[in-house]
Amino acid sequence: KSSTLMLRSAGRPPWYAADGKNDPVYMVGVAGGSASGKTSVARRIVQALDVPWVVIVSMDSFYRKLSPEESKQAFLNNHDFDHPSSYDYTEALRCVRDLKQGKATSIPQYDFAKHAPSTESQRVYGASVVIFEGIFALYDPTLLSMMDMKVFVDTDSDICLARRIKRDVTERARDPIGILQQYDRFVKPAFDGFVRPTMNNADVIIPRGLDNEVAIDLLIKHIQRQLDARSQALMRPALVRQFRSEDD
Ligand code: UZR
Ligand code: MG
Repeated sequence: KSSTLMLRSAGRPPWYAADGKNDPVYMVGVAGGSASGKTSVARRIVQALDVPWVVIVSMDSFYRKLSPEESKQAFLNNHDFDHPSSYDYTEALRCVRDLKQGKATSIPQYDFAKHAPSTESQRVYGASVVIFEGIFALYDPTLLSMMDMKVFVDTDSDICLARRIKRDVTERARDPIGILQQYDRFVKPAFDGFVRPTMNNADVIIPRGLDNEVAIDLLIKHIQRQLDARSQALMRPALVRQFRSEDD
């Protein structure tokens, strides 16, 4: 009896979900501090994988909608977007679950300049690989249980901050003083209190983010190998059936 349990928890082949059902969709979680390079790592994986339909689901899509008062505070850099409670995990789960079941889904889009979800959402018609990235990508237990590989991008905080200033000024319509204010009050404390501890949930930790070419290369090779093994495993039952009917 105990050996069965062992098999289910540790030795389960990657193409079977925990419930024993066939689950051909491969899911990678990518977490790390703000501006650590999560999105870039995710994009690099997409470029490198030799499979169609790799989809990046960003946690940016799942910021909760703010009340008018909260929104006012957000424009004054007084809103805490870095607390785990600023995300809607139920909504994230809905999207990820659809994709894991091989279904199409609609992913909300977020407008950073307005601190609000944009009116458009993105329609995704199914995926063979899902990359779920965000500061709290490795936080919610249900989402964690759906992941085949969990990655934490560990970049020095001074590099993150420098990158964040550059990015938020050019891409998110922010001013440097406001960014620094937000960093002191929210980003840094949340990283130490909530984000860094999720490193314990990771299978792999990548120091230096996208600059770490060896680690990224290993990551991609591992995913590709898993996918190749999975597609072979999916073909096998058909072959067995064919041989059986020839025997009969
Ligand atoms: P990444 N964020 C905003 O600044 N405004 C919003 O409307 C929503 C999010 C910031 C958020 C967090 N916070 O640090 C960052 N602050 O987006 C996460 N302060 O995005 O993982 O791409 O750095
Ligand atoms: Mg990002």
